This record gives sequence, structure tokens and C-alpha cells, in this order.
Amino acid sequence: MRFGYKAWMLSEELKVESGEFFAEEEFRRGIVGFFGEEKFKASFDIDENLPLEGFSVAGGADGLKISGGCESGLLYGAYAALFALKRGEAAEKISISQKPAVEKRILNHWDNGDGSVERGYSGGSLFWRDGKIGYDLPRLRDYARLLASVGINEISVNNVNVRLQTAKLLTDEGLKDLVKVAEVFRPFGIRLIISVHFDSPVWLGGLKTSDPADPKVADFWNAAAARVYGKIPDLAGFLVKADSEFQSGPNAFGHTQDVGANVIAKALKPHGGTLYWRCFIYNCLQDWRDTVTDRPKAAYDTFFPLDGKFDQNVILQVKHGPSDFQVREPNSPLLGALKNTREALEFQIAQEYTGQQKDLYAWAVQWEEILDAPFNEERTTRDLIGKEIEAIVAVSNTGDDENWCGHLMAQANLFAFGRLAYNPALTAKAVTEEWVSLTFGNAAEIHAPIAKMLLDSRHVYEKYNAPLGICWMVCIHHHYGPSPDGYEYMKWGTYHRADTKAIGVDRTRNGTSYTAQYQPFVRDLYENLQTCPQEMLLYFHRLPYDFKLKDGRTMIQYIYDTHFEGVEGVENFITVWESLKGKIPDEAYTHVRERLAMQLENAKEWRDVINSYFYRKCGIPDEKGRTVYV
Ligand code: GCV
Repeated sequence: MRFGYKAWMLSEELKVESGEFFAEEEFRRGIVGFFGEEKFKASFDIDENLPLEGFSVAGGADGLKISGGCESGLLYGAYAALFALKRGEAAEKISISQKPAVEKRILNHWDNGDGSVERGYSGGSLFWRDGKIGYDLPRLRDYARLLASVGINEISVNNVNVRLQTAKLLTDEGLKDLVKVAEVFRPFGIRLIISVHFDSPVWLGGLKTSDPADPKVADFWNAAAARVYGKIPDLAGFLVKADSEFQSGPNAFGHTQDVGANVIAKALKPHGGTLYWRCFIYNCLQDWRDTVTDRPKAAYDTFFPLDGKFDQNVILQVKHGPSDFQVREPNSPLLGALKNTREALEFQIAQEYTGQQKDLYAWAVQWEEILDAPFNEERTTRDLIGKEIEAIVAVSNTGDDENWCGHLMAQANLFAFGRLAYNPALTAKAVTEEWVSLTFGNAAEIHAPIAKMLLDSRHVYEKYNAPLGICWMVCIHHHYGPSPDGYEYMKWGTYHRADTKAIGVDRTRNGTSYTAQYQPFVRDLYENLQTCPQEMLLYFHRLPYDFKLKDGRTMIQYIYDTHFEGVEGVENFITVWESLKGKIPDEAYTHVRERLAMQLENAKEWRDVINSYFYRKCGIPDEKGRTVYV
């Protein structure tokens, strides 16, 4: 197996004694042959006293005793044992006991029927080709193992922007192949989700309307759910993006979101299905001259008044921030605000705005910041998990590239997502170090520099990107590289409004009042210039270029400094990586070295464009006299 294909669960050392190792009878029969030349005996049992999907692993003279609260728990226990062995722990000393923080740990694939992936940077779809799903079942089996090894238990198999090819998953014809995919994932404890189009009653049912109040529309959804569950009884549910970015939805028929969601939820209910309903709703046809409408307010304004109106099997899926997976933005005020509505927290592992798997970017560091952020004076966002937030979802970064993730090191993000969704108390450092061990081994001279590179990567990227939480300075549509005014005069509601004196949107009570959507403690934190976290200053405030930061620097000088430092950070990554030549597999070395060269080009472009842009706006030179293009 080539290194590119190797991911933590598929490395060469993890050999099986006979047949398939995981998810089959073999592993429960009690003989496990794995891990290099060494053999370990393991016994497996289901212990109903353990939490569902929880497990314990105990080493002893007789081998490993692995217990799970259910079959998935057993699997997770087996993977945890393997991870521990691979990290160098002595089998007799292993003692692990864990349970998931949330019941639903979900990956969304934005995969299209033609095999393309929206915001995909790892080749084509693993699921789809030429309108057919499940064209490479053996590869999907490896994928299932990979996902199960980090505790993921639900996946959606098609893009939330549903087109006709994938809408047809609801038909007998579409279901034929989906059934085979479900069979591949089922033994790994992974259930499928179908993204459905709100206009399916028209597209597939021959109706004249998709109006959720029309009884024929309800009949369509009831029949569709019955058909799907007839073939895949353990389907997790449907996922819907409605009234968003040109997708239709209940608004088109004069209804609020609950009315649209509940008609589909009622169809799923008899089958035990969940409806995931996305909250990414905003006016994507805004006039840039309109300074009153403020896009970050949209999701809360739409959904907060509807709290309690959604059926019990509806989960509202909320992006972590009010903008769109930006390098820096505050947490969505909707998270935790709904007291009578179920909520899921949505992350993006795909690096749409964070370097597109060319640039190194460890999401785990940002996710940790998000989880650490306050919900109110007493609780952090992490404290909401398992309570107000009962599912954790992420947009996948995988594709059919040999190494799954485009950038070998981007595997760390997929790994971290699964581990943190299962146990959000883990630190970014812990999950990153774990991935490095499982992928490159434990030798300190290799492990320490690679882990450090990953852990530094989020801040290095942020330094050369849009400064101080301003967001959206990316090239339009494809979202790689800088274009400070790219979105400025567009319809997407993403404005920084830089002029010669100041930059940023005042979102306090003196401005758009976006801050009022937060709990009072957090609202005050962001409104006050003294307490607003520096890296989010321009998300909440409009400030002059000579605004003094806490360390005495002017804002413009900080922007210059960070942009030079960002490029230096990438140069440093290259130096570190070059020191690993000959110590890690050549294939991995060369691949990452090539990606770092691309990243350096990107970082320089960001540095020069951003610095020149601001210099040309404000005319204040860099105190250190470095090159800024006039
Ligand atoms: C699937 C952003 C992306 C879109 C994506 C959308 C969403 O706008 O650019 O590609 O569409 O988010 O989350 O629905």
C-alpha cells in the first residue's frame, strides 16, 4: 500500500489474521492478529451497563479485554486499542474507557451525481460517477472503516445543493444502488442520510407545486419516506437546504421554515427518521448600497422566532459562525439560544476558505477556540454539547484522490473532527499528536516538528489572510487567494466597507445591532472595544487605520506585521519539512513539499495584495520600510 493511500486506519502494520478484520465476525471471535509481527489476544463482549457506543479496553496478562455498550462501542474499543498500541503503549497497561458526548456524529458530503464535489479539493466523489452511486464499493469499504475508526456514525451521500441526478435517490431506481452503499457502511455502525430537494414533489412526483400546505405534497413525502425506509430501514434521515442560495423552500409559498420542515419530518417519523434542516439562510441578492441589512443577523432572525414550532424529529443544523466557515468569525448566536428546538453544530472540514488543501490548516485549533468561546457568563460553547447541541456535523474534505484528502496532512482534519465529535473535551494538541503518531510514528525527531507545524498552521494562515476578523477578502466564486474588493460590490451581503479612513462594519447597538442576538454577557464582551477579542475587532467594529491596539501598535501596522509574519511562517514550515527529508517516506516528503511551495506562493500573494490594498487606501507607510506595492 502506498503512503499516499495510507491513513491512520489503513497503514501497513495493521494486518489482519484472516479475512476482513473489522466489522465482521472475525474480530468478535477473539483472535486478533495485528500490529507488525506482534500478535495480541483480545476478548470482546457487549456489556449493557456501558453507555451506548461507549467502550472500555483493559490490558492484562491474558490480552486485551474490549467491551462495548453495543456493537459500535465494541468497534470503537477495538480501534482505540489499535491506536494505543500504535502509539507505543504496552498492551498490558492499556486502560481506556470512553463514551460519546453526542449521539449523532455526522459527515456531510457535498457530492454531485456527475462525480464532482462542491468545494471538494481531493479529486472526484468517492460515491458518485456518471449519475451512479456506489461505483467503487471496495474503496467505500475502506472509507467506512476510516470513518468508523474515529466514531463517525452518520453520513449524507449527496450535496445539499441537490440536482436532479441525486434527487432521484428517492426513486426505486436511485435506491437500487444506494442500498448497496448502505450495506457497506452498516457493519461499521454508519447510517446514511439523503439530501433531498424541497421541490422533489414537482421534480419527481409530477405535482404542480411543492407547497408544504398542499395535502398532495404531504402524500408525496409520506410515500417517498415509505419507499426509502422499505429498502433502507436504518436510514438516519433526510437533510434539507431550503430557501438558501437559490434552493427553493417554504418561503416561496409564503410559509415559515417550520411549516416546510414539519411536512417532511412527519413523513419520516413513523420510520424513526430525523430531518436535518439547515439554518444557512440569508439574502444572497442584497444590494451592496443597503447598509441596514446585515447578513450575519439572518439565521437568528429567521429561526429564533420559530423556537418550539419544529416537530420533535427535526434538528436544526447551524454553521458554527454567522458568516460562512471564515478563518475568523464569532460563534453563531443561534447556538444554544433555542430552548425548545433540537440543534446540530456544523463545521467544515473541507478547506473552502482556509487554503483548499493546498495550504496547511489544522481546523482542530480553530474548533477548540470555537468550543472554548463563551455562550454566557457561566458556560462555554463546549458546555452546550450533549445538551442544547445534540449533534455535531461537518462538511467532509474527502474525495477519490489516493490520499483521500488532497493534502496528506489534511487527513489530520478528518481525524480530528471524528475524535472531537466523540469527545469534545480533547484538546487540539492531543488529537493532532495522535494523528501524527498514527501516520508518521512516534520518533520524537519526526513527531514533534510535524505536530508543531500542524498546530501552528491555523495562526500562520490567519496572519496572511483577511485581518482581524474582517472576512471575505477571497477571490470570488472559487475562494482561493486574495481579492479584497472581490465581494465588496456584490449581492452576497459580505461587505467590509473600507475607505481611506476606516474599515469594518459597526455591528454594535450603534450600528446594525447584530450583537444584540448574543446572550448579554457575550454581547457586552463584543461591543466593548476593551474586551472584544483583538482578532475579531473588525467583525464587530468599524475602526480607523491608526486605532491603537493593546500592544501600542496601530491597526495598520499590525496588518503589515502579521502579513509579513505569515509568509515567514510558511518559509519556516518549509525549513522544518526539509529537515525531515530521508526520515519519512519519500512519497510523503515530496508530496507535502510540493504543497508547501504552493502555499508559499499563496501566502506571498495574500501579503502583497492585502498590504498594498490597505496602504493605497490609507497612505500610512509600514514603519519598518518593507516592500509594499504602491
Ligand atoms: C453547498 C457556501 C459555499 C457553498 C455551499 C454553501 C452551503 O456558500 O460556498 O458552496 O453550498 O456554503 O453551506 O450551503
